[in-house]
Amino acid sequence: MIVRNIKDIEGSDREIFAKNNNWVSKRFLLEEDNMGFSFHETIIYANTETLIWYKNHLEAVYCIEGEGEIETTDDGNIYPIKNGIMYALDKNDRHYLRAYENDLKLLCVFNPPLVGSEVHDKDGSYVKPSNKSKMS
Ligand code: 9YT
Repeated sequence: MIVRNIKDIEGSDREIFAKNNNWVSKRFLLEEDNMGFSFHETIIYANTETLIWYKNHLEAVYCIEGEGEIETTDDGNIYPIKNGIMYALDKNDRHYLRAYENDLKLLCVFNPPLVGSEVHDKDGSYVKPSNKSKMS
């Protein structure tokens, strides 16, 4: 059984801040926990726009606080995000994530799991996982 308190994640090496200061990710479950996915609480800071393109991962996101939107860059579609909305990047969809005037609080699951310290590279992706945790 794994039980973790967010207070113990905060200030540890499982709390990761974006290089551009747009978000903070508190990583409850990582590859080393052997669950086959990673599970994070992410705060997207108010009035920010982040370009994201997870070429090497699938991500599902559930919003529990705040309001914002996703814009998929292929077609310019806009998807409003607020409490109760889940979105899944099932096509490795490249998108902008925008938070409006309040922080967005999101619960995020990644397959394959993140290793721990990943921050977005210049095109908004995380590095390719090792063979051990390849997407099935
Ligand atoms: C929704 C999203 O992908 N935000 C960026 C951070 C990511 N969720 C993470 O690493 O926790």
